[in-house]
Amino acid sequence: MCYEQGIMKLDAPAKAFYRPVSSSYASCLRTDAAASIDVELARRQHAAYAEALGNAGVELTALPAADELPDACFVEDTAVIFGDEAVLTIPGAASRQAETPEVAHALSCHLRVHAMTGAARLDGGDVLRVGQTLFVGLSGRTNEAGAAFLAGVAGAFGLETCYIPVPVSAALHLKSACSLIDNATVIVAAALAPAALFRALAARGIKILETPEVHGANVLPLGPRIVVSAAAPKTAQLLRSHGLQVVAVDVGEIHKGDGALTCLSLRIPRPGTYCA
Ligand code: CIR
Repeated sequence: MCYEQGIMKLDAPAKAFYRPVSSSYASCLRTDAAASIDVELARRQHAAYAEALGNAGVELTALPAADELPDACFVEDTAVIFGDEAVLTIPGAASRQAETPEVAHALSCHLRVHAMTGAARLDGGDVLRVGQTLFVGLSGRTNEAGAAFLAGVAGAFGLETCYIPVPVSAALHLKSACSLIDNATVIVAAALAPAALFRALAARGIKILETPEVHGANVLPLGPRIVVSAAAPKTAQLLRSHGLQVVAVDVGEIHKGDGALTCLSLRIPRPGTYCA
């Protein structure tokens, strides 16, 4: 395995799965019901996102479209991947639970799939990995049984799990408020992040980079590059000064559906590394 100071090294993923924007995407779950969504524009933005991953050397696989499932493009919520293991979730929103069978089918060709059962609920957007720790948001979508199921599988794989309460009033998911930018640094939108997150990161010596932009909280590192929403220019500047090569992608129609960058793909790490 490839370790750096005892921590598994972050790298760009080897592969990523994504799912086309459904024709029903304008009916997706969202906090701002009044925001009108342009599905064709969302599709073009989604294609630009996929191109950014492809340009970074990630091998992409499109899952079959699911036009009857408006939120299907937010594929990150359906599984959590580490090493050769994948936890197939039961998403917290009932209307999204039919998204998982197709994902299970695709992942099972590459990974050992552990399917969540019973009352467990978890969205992948609530899971932030930093080194050997999984921070799991207990949000409106993820319950303690879901977090405990993940912790059980991840614990057998040698990962520590730390629960972070995420009040529904603060953010949809933990990673709506923060995301990884390098092996030891998390970018956080202070306006969205619960105090418990700051405490948990600080307790583990993980550095915090604060951004004033809510759309800057969710970024996607791909090796030396990092994908940033075009709606977060100050964040892009912060990340450039951090030494990263910024790739700005316009995901405005995805933001209207309460999504961002990590949520649009499910990523498989290169052997001996982990990915955001
Ligand atoms: C939902 O409410 O479930 C979708 N409209 C947005 C999910 C975004 N997922 C994510 O950030 N991981």
